[in-house]
Amino acid sequence: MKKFDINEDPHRRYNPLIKEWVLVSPHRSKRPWQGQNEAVSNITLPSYDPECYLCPGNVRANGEINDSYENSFVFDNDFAALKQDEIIQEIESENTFFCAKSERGISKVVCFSPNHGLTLPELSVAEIENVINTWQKEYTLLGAIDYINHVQIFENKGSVMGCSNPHPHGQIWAQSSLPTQVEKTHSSLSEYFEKKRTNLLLDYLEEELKIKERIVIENDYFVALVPFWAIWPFETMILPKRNISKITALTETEKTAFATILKQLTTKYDNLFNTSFPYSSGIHQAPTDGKLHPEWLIHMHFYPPLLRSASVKKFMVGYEMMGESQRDITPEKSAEALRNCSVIHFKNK
Ligand code: H2U
Repeated sequence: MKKFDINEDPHRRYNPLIKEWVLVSPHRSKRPWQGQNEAVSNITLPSYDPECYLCPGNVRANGEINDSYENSFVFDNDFAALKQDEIIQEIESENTFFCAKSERGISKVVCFSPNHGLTLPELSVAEIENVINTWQKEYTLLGAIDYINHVQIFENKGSVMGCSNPHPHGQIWAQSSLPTQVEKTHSSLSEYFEKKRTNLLLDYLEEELKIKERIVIENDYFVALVPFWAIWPFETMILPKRNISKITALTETEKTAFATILKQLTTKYDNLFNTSFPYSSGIHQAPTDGKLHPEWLIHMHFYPPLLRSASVKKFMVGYEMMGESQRDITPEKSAEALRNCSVIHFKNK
């Protein structure tokens, strides 16, 4: 019988955050690395687009006019997925077959910059710090509303991710329930804390920092790594090195360090295939239920769909839909590829 080699043999890896497995098939990605062969796609957008509903001073779909903003700008989503109205629950919520619960919440759009032609990696560290200030402000404001227990900050970047507009922006959905992914993470973090009185993600990070092979980039306060259990080819996670449960707990120095690693990671992403790298990213952090959450560690997920080039995308289909997530390139190889990318944006070379 052959001895198991994690770099060669098909195997499954466990994600302790959401208690799911991923099938890894390293033997299928034997082909040489092709990322560097891409042609540079250097599309430059104007800094102002009169047709863009996110540009300063422009009219949105509902007729409202955007502020003539100079930094970031937040507005209530005109097509919000959630409503603030209090609704008396009349549908039976415990029915096995027809279980439904009303959900209350607020959806906002956050413009990262007045400049239509830039993306997150192209903003300066100071400009990204300003975006973080806005996230902090919204987490505080929304979290203070009595029925809001969770604030989800996220970004969809690129049309391949369903993003409707290249103007740099993200969204915030705040609601009364913990959404499914967060609920799963919350329960794992809580269970671990109950048992060990330590933080699952901080303990995990400590181990990763000893091994080093999945670390993409780090500074004094933050680490960006490809999780051991990543499902997307170039999935990453940003974690703080100390016990920070929510975005409002960052010191000024940590805010700068967070902005720096965000800029560097997203720049590396763009440099990987010389393209504006699409992804969905989101910050997972403590619920806003008024309780202390020592079990929580703020972390930011990046789920990019690209596989081998600017145009070859991974599809979560077939076996992934019917069985479980599967990947060929190992997280270790992905981390190495990202580590080897420059932190100077290809457009500036
Ligand atoms: P995406 O590009 O990531 O889909 O986000 C844009 C959001 O902006 C989207 O949720 C909202 C859409 O509902 N929007 C407005 O609120 N007002 C508009 O005038 C157009 C789009």
